Amino acid sequence: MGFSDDVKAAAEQISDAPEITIISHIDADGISCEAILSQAISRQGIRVKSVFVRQLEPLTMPQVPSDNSLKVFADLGAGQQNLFLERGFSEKEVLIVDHHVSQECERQYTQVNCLPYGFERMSAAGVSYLIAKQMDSANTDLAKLAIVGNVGDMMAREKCGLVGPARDIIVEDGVSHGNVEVRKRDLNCYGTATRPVHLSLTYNDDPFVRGISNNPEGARQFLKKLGIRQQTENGRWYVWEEISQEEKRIIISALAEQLIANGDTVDRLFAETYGFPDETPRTPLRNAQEYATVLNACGRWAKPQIGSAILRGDRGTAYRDAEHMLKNHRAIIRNLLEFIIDTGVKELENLQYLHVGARYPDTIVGIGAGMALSKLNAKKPILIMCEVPEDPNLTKVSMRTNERVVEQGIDLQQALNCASAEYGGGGGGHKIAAGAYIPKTAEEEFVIRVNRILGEQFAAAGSGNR
Ligand SMILES: [Mn+2]
Repeated sequence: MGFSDDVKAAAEQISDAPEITIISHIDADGISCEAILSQAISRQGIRVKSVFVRQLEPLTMPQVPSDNSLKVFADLGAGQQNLFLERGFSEKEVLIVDHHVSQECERQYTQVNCLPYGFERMSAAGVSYLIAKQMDSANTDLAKLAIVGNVGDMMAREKCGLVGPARDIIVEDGVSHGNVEVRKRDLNCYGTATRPVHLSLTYNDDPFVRGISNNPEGARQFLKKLGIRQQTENGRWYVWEEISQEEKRIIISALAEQLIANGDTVDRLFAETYGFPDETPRTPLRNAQEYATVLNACGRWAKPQIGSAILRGDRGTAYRDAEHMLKNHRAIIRNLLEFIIDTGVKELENLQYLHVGARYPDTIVGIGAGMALSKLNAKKPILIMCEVPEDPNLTKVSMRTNERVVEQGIDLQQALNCASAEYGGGGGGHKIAAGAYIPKTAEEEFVIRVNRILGEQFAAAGSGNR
């Protein structure tokens, strides 16, 4: 059995079901999974309803209904199969569509998971899309949604573009369908549809360009010297996606020169990016990265259904609600970032850490940690702890690092999983970004334990002396 056999089996299991419940995660990838699967399913005339959960755990399991429907778990489930067993679900009642590490379970639930087949850079939205396409080849309009999910789950980050089946099948399908545009060797930069060009350059720190990253005035002067028009006659700022190819080329080569002059490499200056020509210009729905931020904002503020409605094409009420959430989301993250920088982190040998208490919702602390990293010591992973509103005995831990540190052997998912298990907690995620829940009483010891595991990872990779 190969991966495509698993995809076929899943499509058949869905097509045979009288009715279906999709249980999905509240992040951009999970919301994309839900929108892809529920559309593919309802197009087949099968009744489908959806449940979103922040994570799948004993506390959220009661949200999964006990009825005759097939339960399709998307972007979660692989690591929580024992919960299905405890609940008494049979093999026939469950289908898992996931890309996370699988948990051993004595009952063999059907699972479509790209990870065991070595496709590490495809998210659950990618797997969902392959199932949807298997169900009906007319579902290629949904490739666009899968690209948003993949990019939202950082699948394009490490290689500066999607790779493997996410690239060869999904992106190609989107291009053929006509609602996806590939921009090869574009600037590796966030906010190309909505931010003034100089601010896009300023907020970008991968690669970090001295004098431009984190320096709005420097970036503006840089563009001025290059003779780039920055504002319209009415004073509106141009965004990256609307300036000419020639202007883009001039800016990119000047940035390359600057990096080389500083002795830095230019390899991360370029990225393949994915634009959506069917969306309104200068809105965050125009490219995969910003679209994913809209979905994440919906999820983090407990309105994943709004993100799902947008993915289905709602550009009215749902989109307006999402715009408000996005604004609020950004303001709070900015505030969190300032808090982290102003308060400062404590440094251990292999990590830096901070406890933000109950000041910020636990759903955004990881994002803030990632953003703070570039302003702190980027060579050490950052660990942020916060309180969990639903449970005063628990602490949520979020860790972030960057590609360079991952290349040196660091695997945050492994570190948090291993350390949290020792304290009866649980963790998950990726090498570059991971999270865990631990007992509040274990906080201090836990940080020391993670520090030691990271030290072992650096040493095992032979990069002890950084
Ligand atoms: Mn995912």
